[in-house]
Amino acid sequence: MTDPILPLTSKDINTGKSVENDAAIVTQMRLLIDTLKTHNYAYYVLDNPILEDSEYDQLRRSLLELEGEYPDLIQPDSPINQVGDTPLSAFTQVMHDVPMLSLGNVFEYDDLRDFMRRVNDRLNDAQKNPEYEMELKLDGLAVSLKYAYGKFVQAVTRGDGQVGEDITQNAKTIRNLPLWLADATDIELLEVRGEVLMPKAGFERLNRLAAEKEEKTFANPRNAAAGSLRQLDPSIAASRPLAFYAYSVNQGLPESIETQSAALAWIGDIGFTVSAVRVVQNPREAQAYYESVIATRSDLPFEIDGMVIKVNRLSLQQQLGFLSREPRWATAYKFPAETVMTRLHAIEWQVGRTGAITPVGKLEPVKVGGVTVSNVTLHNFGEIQRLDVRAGDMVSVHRAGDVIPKVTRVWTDLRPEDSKPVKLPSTCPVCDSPVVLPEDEALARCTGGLFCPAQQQEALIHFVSRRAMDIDGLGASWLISFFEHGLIKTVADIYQLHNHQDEMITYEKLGEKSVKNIISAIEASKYTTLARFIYALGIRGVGETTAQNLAQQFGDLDSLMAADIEKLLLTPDVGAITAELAYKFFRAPHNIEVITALREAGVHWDKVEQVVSEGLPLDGQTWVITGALDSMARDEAKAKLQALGAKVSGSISAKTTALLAGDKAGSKMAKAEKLGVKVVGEDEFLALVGE
Ligand code: D41
Repeated sequence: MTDPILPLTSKDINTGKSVENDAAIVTQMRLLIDTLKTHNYAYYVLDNPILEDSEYDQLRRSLLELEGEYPDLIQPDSPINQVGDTPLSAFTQVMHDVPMLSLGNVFEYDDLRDFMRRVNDRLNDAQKNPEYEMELKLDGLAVSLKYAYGKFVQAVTRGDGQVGEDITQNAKTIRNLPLWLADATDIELLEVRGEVLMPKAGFERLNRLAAEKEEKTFANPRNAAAGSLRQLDPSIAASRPLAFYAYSVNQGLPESIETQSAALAWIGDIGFTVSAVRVVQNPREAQAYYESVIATRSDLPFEIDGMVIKVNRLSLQQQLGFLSREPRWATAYKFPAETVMTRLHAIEWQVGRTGAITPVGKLEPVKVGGVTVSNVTLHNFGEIQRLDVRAGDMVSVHRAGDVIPKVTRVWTDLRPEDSKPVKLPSTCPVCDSPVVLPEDEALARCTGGLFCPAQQQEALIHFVSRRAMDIDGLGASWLISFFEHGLIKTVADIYQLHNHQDEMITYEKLGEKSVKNIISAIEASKYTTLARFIYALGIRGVGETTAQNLAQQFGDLDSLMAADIEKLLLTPDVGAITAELAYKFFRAPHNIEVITALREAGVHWDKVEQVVSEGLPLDGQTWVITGALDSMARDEAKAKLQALGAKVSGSISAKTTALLAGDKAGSKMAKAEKLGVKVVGEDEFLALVGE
């Protein structure tokens, strides 16, 4: 978190700080300043920010730290001590009657308790441990509204807190903003403050429409709301789905109201929208509420970035006052950042069971979305090229909810000068076999096959897994250890482990009893099903369902092993690629050897009960499906045809009985016509299957 962005030349061990060091620090500062300035311009003037809030904070903190450490080197144009935005000149500037304060931040329970302790320190004994009120921290724009004798008269943005912009005309178009307060006609001046935001659904709709018209889309709902409020033409603002949520009454509050919670209840009653409010008595209750809101955050119709916690009693707020524009009686309790910057130290390549070579980014560990992340998948070589990510880069990592973390941005501007583009390894990092990246495929592959130890290991782990041979007594770590000690090389060797019980005991310090358990689990796994066995072989493209379909289609292993591609293609959900992979698999001498050894060791299964298609209406027919169907997915259509006894194939030949053609049927349609194969439309098909 406190890391500077680029590694600064470290101090000379003997002489201390050097001139070169100063230059490096100034370069560092300039880089940060320029990035922050570019962002400020994009954010305040163009309404099109280039940084996430948390990233901006991080960069700002880095600069702040550098300036703290090297005050002599502070750049005259540093944005650190400038507050406020550069307002667009087109709107009239208005001075706030009472400045609009900003809010301090806490990020953790300990900080929250410190905040409450500081409050307590300023209260007398009778006042200590006051009640607090908690609100959602809406991620919108703070705005002040004025009402004269109940009539809406003015809306002003927060601006720099002292002076904002008059956006009255735009505010009038906000649908839930009351233009007339029937219950406040006797109040000379009522000032209500709150946030203008764009609900998530409206934001998505707006962006979708903009994308369709090839117009600029907004990065997030907050920017969309800001951009909408800054429209000079109120009819544009009117077309935007904005909402106003009130959070305080600054002038005109009836004297009988003594707390923030009562104030919000009152403005809710007279016509404003107010978000959830909760009164808590102590930090534990505050924490519990905070955590419960985090858990339901994604269900809310708008985005929030934390909670705001306020001393509830207004007289105490008054007494506590504020310090440099921040109230002492309120703070924001922010949610963990969902996007953070960190350094990507290295890119490593991992080899999977099927030989797929996937890049993994090794990160300087950071907390994102509440958990520490040190690895991030980069998916494939194409993704690396798309992101243009290199070892040593600063990257933005995003993690929201339970979604796996991903790199969303690479800071090419902050890139070390000597960085080099990532190359796909030409040989496998594990076995040194050549790596290939087939055309039209995303994943590079090791060509070593089961010669590659990584693939052997993964194949072993897959083989014993629960949905395959289900040898639950033989955990992955023992399996790998036996593999590394040379006790097992292929999956067939698992069934010879009983000949190596002494070694198992010595290598893994296993007790005799554990070894007996492993051996009996292995023994028990010998009785399996054909579908499990096919799945356990780990043929690329053959998952559980395909394995079941193959077992059903062929009935026994020998027929499957003897099948040509044409025959394999008749299997439900086997396409051209899988058919070819399976065909090749069963022709590799090594695989035949392993399968033979497994059967000789006693692996067996019951005869497969093939569903007889004899007597079914479509028995003996072969169908092909093409194009998109309106009423169901193609898989469903396939299942329906199969249930009636038809075979469903992926390609048209003279033997095809009929082609079921949906929308946008392409080359298959032409081929069917050429071969004189009957073409069936969706309606006819539905009638046939009885729907
Ligand atoms: O929902 C919010 N974003 C929110 C912002 C809120 N619920 N309450 C807030 N309360 C205040 C004080 C305590 C100063 C009346 C705020 C803000 N301020 C605020 N919004 C933008 C800057 C400050």
